[in-house]
Amino acid sequence: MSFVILSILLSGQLSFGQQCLTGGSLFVNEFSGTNASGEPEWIEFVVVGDPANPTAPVNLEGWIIDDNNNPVSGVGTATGHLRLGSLFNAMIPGTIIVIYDGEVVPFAPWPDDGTPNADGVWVIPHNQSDILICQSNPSVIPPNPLYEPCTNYSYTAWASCMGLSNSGDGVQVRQPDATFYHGVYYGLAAGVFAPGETTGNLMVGNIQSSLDCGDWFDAGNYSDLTPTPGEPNSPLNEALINRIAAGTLDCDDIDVACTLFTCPVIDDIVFENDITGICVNTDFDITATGLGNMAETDNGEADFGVRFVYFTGIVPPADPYTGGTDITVVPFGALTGIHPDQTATASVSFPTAGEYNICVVLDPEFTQLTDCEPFACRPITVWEEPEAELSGTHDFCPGDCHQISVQISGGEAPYEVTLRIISFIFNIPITIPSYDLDDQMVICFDGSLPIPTYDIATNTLHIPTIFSGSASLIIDNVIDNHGCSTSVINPNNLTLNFF
Ligand SMILES: [Ca+2]
Ligand SMILES: [Ca+2]
Ligand SMILES: [Ca+2]
Ligand SMILES: [Ca+2]
Repeated sequence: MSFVILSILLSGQLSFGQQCLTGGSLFVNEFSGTNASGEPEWIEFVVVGDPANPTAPVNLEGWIIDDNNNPVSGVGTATGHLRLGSLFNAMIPGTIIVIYDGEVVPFAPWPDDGTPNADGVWVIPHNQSDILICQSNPSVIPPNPLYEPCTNYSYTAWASCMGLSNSGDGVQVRQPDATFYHGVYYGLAAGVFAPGETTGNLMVGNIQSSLDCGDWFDAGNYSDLTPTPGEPNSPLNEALINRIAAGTLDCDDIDVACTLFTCPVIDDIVFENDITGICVNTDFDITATGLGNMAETDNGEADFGVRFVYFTGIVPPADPYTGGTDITVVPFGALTGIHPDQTATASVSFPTAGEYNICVVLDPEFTQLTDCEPFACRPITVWEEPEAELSGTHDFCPGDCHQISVQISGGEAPYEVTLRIISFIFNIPITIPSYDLDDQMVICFDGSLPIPTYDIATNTLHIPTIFSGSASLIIDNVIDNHGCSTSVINPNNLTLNFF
């Protein structure tokens, strides 16, 4: 097996998937070997996750950082190297690490030291206590390509173990067992890390070189951008790092990651007529507004629609992308308006009274930026509807009066009640705007007109005495103080017999 791997390495080709190692890895993102006034020599790395679990922390304890180790004079070789300690045993993928010459006190605007610092970046002098330093090894004797790391570590100046020659040198990263992982060269055309280790011979040319974007095993992706220790090297480099952090990097086709992404915008969610409450089982429109960058041509990822989702309770959810109950999805093609002010409208009703929050989120979710989860939420109160019933029989002789009893429950008083009295000769609605449940309508068989009349002052329905036979009193509707109507009235028939 090892022979096969060695053969591949010697052939100068990359094995498929080598870019991202099982267990995670660390590549050289940028470096400066210039000793510019006020700035130390430094190397910037980016942590890459395990392809099988790309956002899990990576154990980099024992990884080796080195300059050129080719035992040939005139190629910048400084024996010795650095080895990362236990401080690095759980590094989040996408983390930027800068290791610099600890003998040089940098001038501003050098980023603050930290593990990590306030910006979340690890900026560490090489003489930090948890970095092991040595000067004695490696010893690499041509044509033996084996890299033999130190066995004894003690404090050594950067220049003695890591010094980056202005005429040409290299920076490299090796796994704990000293297997070469990644490195780049500059200056000396004949530079190699060690005879036979052709895989890592990436001649980037410039003593200050930065990966813009793409496969870090392709020297063509490095150029002499303005150095940015502790920060992404360019917008595209940031896009690459964001994908690494999000766990969405395709390690077999890293170059496709070099697209700038823009997070879509969701400005607000509004309800029809700006309502703050609605009756149960009543449809109302909900509209997501101020939608921007929803098209793939604007965000670089996909055409996005929105998903409406609701949560119980009056307190808005901290993360409406998690939990909740789906209402509906409005796909990209159903958005209206023009970027950056598109809208999406849906209709919703709730079968159960209570307090809810309705939220709008992206559909599908944005995967390329870790912090791209725009949303808007708005609370709504759902009111219960009143329930009513009417039943029984009343017999009337001329002059008789009976008080009826409409049973109303639920909803909120006052109620507007619409009754209807029906017989074979009349069919008359009676609307009572503020129905008094304690002093309900009276029906008297004492009217003189040819049809029944309702007297609002006495809350009395007068039936003309010329009438004879049966009539029905039914409830047409009950509307409560919120405007919620009865949906079911059962039983709903008071029989009135006139003799
Ligand atoms: Ca130098
Ligand atoms: Ca060197
Ligand atoms: Ca060295
Ligand atoms: Ca940088």
